[in-house]
Amino acid sequence: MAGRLHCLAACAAAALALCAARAEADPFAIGVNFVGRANYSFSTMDPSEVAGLVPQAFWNNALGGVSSLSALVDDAGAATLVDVAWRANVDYLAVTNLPGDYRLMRGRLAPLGTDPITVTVSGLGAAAPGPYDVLVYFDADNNAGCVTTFRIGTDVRTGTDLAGVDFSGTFVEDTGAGGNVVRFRGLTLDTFTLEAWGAAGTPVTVNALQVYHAPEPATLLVTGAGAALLMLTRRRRARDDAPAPRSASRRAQKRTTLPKTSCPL
Ligand SMILES: [Ca+2]
Ligand SMILES: [Ca+2]
Repeated sequence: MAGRLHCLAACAAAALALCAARAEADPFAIGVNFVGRANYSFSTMDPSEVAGLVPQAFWNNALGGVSSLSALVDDAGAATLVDVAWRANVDYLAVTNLPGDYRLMRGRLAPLGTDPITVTVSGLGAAAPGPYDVLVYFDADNNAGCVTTFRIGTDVRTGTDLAGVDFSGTFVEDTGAGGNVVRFRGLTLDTFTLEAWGAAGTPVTVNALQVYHAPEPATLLVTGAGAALLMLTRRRRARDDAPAPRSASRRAQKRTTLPKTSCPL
C-alpha cells in the first residue's frame, strides 16, 4: 500500500513539475521602439540590444510618424502574427548615446496637431500565452513637469515627466510620484489601441511600448505544490529506505535466533 502511495505521489509530483516547467517557459514579450526619423542618429536599435523595464532583446524599430509594421518579432526573435500601427508626429530626446536603454528612449512619438498619439497593436490573441501587461515608456525634454494621460479602452493611467528630469539610466514606473513608464495590467484583448494626450503645448510622448506576459500566480502555486509533493515523496522514501534502528535490529535478530523450542506451541 505504501509503495502504491509513493508511486501515485511521485507521478503527481512529476506531472505538476512538468506543468510548471511548461508554464515557466511562457514569459513572452514584444517590444516596439519608436525611432522617429531615419536621420535621428542612434535611435534605431540592433536586435542584440537589451533594454526595457522588463529587459528584452529584439525590439522592433518603428520608423516614422504615421506607419505600421507587420509580423513583429518577439523577445526571442521569432516572427509572430502581431501587427502595430501608429499615428503621431515624431521627435527626439537628447540623452546620452549608449546602446540599450538610452537608445530605446531617444527616438519618440509626439502629438500630431491637437490629436492624441495613437498606437494600435493587433493579433495578440494568437501570440500571447495569457493575460499580458502593456508598458508605455515616456520621456521628453521638459523644463516644466509634463502630465500625460494614457488610455486603453476604459483603463486610464497618468504619467508625469517631472520637471527637468530626463532619462539617466533607470526606468521608474509611475505610480503617482512621476516616472518614465506606465503599466496597464492583465489585458486579454486581441487588439488594443493606446491613446496619449495632454494639455496644449506640453511635450506628450511615447518613446516605446512593450507587451509582456508573466507566469500567472496560479503557475507559482502549481510550482510550489509540485515542489512540496516531491519533497514529501523523497522524505517518505528516505525514511522507508533507512536502516532500522540498532535496537530494533537487535530485537529482530533475537526473535529470529530464538530456539524454536522457546516458542509457545
Ligand atoms: Ca524610442
Ligand atoms: Ca523628461
